[in-house]
Amino acid sequence: AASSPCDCFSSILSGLADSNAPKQPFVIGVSGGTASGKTTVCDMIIQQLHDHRVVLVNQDSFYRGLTTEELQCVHEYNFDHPDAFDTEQLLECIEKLKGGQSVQVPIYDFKTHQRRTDSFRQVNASDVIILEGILVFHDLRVRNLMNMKIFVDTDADVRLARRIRRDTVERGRDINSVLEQYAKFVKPAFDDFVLPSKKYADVIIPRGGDNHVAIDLIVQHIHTKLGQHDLCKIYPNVYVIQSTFQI
Ligand code: UZR
Ligand code: MG
Repeated sequence: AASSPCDCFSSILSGLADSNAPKQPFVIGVSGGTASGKTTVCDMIIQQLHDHRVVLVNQDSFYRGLTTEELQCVHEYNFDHPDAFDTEQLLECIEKLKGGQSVQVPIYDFKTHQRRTDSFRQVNASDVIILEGILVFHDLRVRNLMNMKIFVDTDADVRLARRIRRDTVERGRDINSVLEQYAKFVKPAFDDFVLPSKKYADVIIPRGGDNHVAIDLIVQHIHTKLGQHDLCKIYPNVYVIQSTFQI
């Protein structure tokens, strides 16, 4: 039983916090075309949610490693098709995280198109799980695990320019192969699979990471969902009274 007024207020406070806290982690899906700014948007959300435990899971981690035959004609391989990902494994991973368990996420190497066989990334249970990737809205079962779906909507010319820079600088490609792959696979798959999945989004962010207003609004919403705002706004006096007792 509460023995002092201070204990009493603490128990009221923690009771309020418990009733507002989500029963499960809050799962956010972030989709959009290649080089649309998905990772930047996720990083900005994570930065602003510094007072919560947040983990980022990238769909890229679940690319299937290519077989020896597939590697021999890698220019024929469609990395933008839903079948390029091990969606069953991705689903299992998000289900476990949502259930409060930690998971081991594979590590994919874009230069060799292979998964590391010797190591994984350990991802622990968290308040917020962000799942990012071009096709995270494609599978109904994965979509159903999400509490909030964000689509990052950036013009195709901006995305292509960024993609060229990223693939040549960071992923060791030459410009001709990047352009060829873009025309043959990236653009058609965007039209066939990525753009149609935009209809599932709750929020569409124009201009990606440049859109600070949209990101602020999203972060405010997440704070509300995580219960913080309700506590601070509705019962400010409880804090004041409690600190008076502590002095
Ligand atoms: P983001 N991709 C590669 O270029 N190499 C691989 O080994 C695996 C994937 C590309 C993929 C897709 N397509 O457009 C992009 N191609 O990674 C998705 N071609 O990554 O969401 O960061 O743009
Ligand atoms: Mg990215």
